[in-house]
Amino acid sequence: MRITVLTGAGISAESGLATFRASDGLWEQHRIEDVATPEAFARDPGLVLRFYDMRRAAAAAAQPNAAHKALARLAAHHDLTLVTQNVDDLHERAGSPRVIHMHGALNRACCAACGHRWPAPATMAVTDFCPACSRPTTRPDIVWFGEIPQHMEEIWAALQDADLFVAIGTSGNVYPAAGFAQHAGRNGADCLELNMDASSNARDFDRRILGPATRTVPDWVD
Ligand code: BV8
Repeated sequence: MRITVLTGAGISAESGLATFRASDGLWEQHRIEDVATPEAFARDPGLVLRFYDMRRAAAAAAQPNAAHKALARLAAHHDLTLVTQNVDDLHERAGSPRVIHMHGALNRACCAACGHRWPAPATMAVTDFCPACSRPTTRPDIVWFGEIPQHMEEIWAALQDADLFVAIGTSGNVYPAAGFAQHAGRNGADCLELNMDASSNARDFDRRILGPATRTVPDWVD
């Protein structure tokens, strides 16, 4: 059976990483949608870099939880494609062999000019130079609102092929991820949602198991 899993901020909540909804979408009195955009980075790069430095430090201090570890076990016995909206590396640190980060990763920097990617330092500065082209055009390797998500061809193919699509800890508010269940369902997949409460796209799912991911994901996997 081919399984495609999509995770959101909720799977990392019990590792201590704030979700977007629980943090009431604010950071330093800015709406997250106003910080996580190319316009915000152009307007005030220092503010945006501080936002990601803080998130990078929080992710580094966090530990994978039972839900991340259960998905790593699932990969050992099933044809699994794991897609995450999250930018932390808790899936990798839990042992998942292949994680598709559609919204980028906190631990990577990239060059807006030449596209080069490299491991991000703990804190990034506006004056950082690209190690490949030496231009001062570095930025976090994060997909901001209004930007095109990464690995979309591979993701659409995995949704097309899935026999089972499982969304874990995502509110279903951000596209294109919020449309994945509908896409998989239209291609014959059974769609299951594991969440604390029903998501905004609840109508796209055949089944739902509510509860904390550290209980529902191991129960489902094992
Ligand atoms: C795109 C990286 C085209 C940053 C993120 C106007 C202008 C431009 C674009 C748009 C526009 N209007 C709409 C759009 C599209 C836009 C969008 O959807 N906007 C929303 C606000 C309406 N999308 C985009 O711009 C995307 N790009 O559309 O390009 C395109 C499309 C298709 C193909 C090609 C091109 C890019 C969006 C990416 C933005 N970047 N992340 C960062 O992380 O800082 S999005 C960010 O927010 C997260 O990555 C995540 O995706 C999203 C938050 O969602 P969730 O993960 O679901 O988190 P949330 O807090 O909302 O929910 C948590 C859930 O967990 C809840 O259900 C809760 O109940 C549950 N939970 C809590 N605790 C637990 C739990 N569950 C289990 N156990 C627990 N313990």
